[in-house]
Amino acid sequence: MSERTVGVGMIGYAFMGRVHSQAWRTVSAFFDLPLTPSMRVICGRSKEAAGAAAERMGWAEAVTDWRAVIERDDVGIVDICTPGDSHAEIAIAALAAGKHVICEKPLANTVQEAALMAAAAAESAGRSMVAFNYRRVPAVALARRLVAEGRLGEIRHVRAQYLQDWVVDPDFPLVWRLRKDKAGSGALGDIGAHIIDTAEFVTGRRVVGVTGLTETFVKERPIEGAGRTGEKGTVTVDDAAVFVGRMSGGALASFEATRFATGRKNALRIEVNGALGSLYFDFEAMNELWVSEGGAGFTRILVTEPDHPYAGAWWPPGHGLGYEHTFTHEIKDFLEAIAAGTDPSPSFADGLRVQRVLEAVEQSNGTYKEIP
Ligand code: 4PW
Repeated sequence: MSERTVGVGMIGYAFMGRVHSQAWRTVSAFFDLPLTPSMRVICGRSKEAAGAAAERMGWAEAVTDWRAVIERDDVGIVDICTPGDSHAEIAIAALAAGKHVICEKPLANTVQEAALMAAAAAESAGRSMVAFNYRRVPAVALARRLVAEGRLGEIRHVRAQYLQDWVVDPDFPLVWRLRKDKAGSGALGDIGAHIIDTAEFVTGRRVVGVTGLTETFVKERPIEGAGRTGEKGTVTVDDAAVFVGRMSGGALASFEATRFATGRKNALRIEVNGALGSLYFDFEAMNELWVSEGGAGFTRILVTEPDHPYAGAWWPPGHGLGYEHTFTHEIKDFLEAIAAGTDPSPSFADGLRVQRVLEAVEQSNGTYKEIP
């Protein structure tokens, strides 16, 4: 391998494994990078499935033990795309071995695990990144730029929502994302974590306090693979979470994360209101950013111009990007940070802060006042 090449080992090959693979495969073709990733090895529990994933997604080899990935000298980066219950163990071992680690969100299932991961990252020669990919939507990165330039003035409101509907059907099975032992929490950690990060990223401010409510609307679901027996199991996570909070600098923020917004598929939305103007973004129209300035209503910016974040590396203006590009941008930024010897953003320390917000929402649950 040349000095500019870095070997990558990926753990997991499902949804996130597929989209990360796409990013590793294409990033060097579109961005001029200081490091070239080489897709050395993918790891999954089933030999057959891991082998098939390797072949389909472009990995040189497949293994079934994640420790074998970490032990390899030709792997410099470990990419963790497994459910949350294994993040801490894998990441801490990889960091101890001096590997750079990118880990899917939320960083862990508990604050305690996330704190151990952040500590391991602080002690390691390896760099760490938590995969909040929506920061890398060009329109979201442009929104941050506008706020940082002061175009909105003092920020007063942040209104963030992440709306999905994939579990509305009560017969939808009890998949791992609906189990606390695997996922830590439900909509709160899975998609609420994204809007916490997006709100902090766009405004450059931190969530400094929260209170919220969570709800599980469908409490029992068919067990996966139970077939016609109709056997059901208990849903142990939230279906939806709503919470409010304060951001540093004084803005009031509201957050809503739900898998029960019928008709909404992947509507990550954020609106920011400042003293001088506002902006609005909805991932379901991800190439657009809506901006209000000078007291006027909102106008649309089509975020596909060469001077817009990331956009110049791709297609001519107006030829929009998709979900997968956000991961390509994430990998690009990760590789650049590794080469520069700087901490990628968001790092494990940032992931830990998000985890603290999630925990605070869960702990505040039920402290609201019942109306007599
Ligand atoms: O990270 C998120 C997921 O866990 C995703 O971007 C969308 O919501 C798709 O699946 C979940």
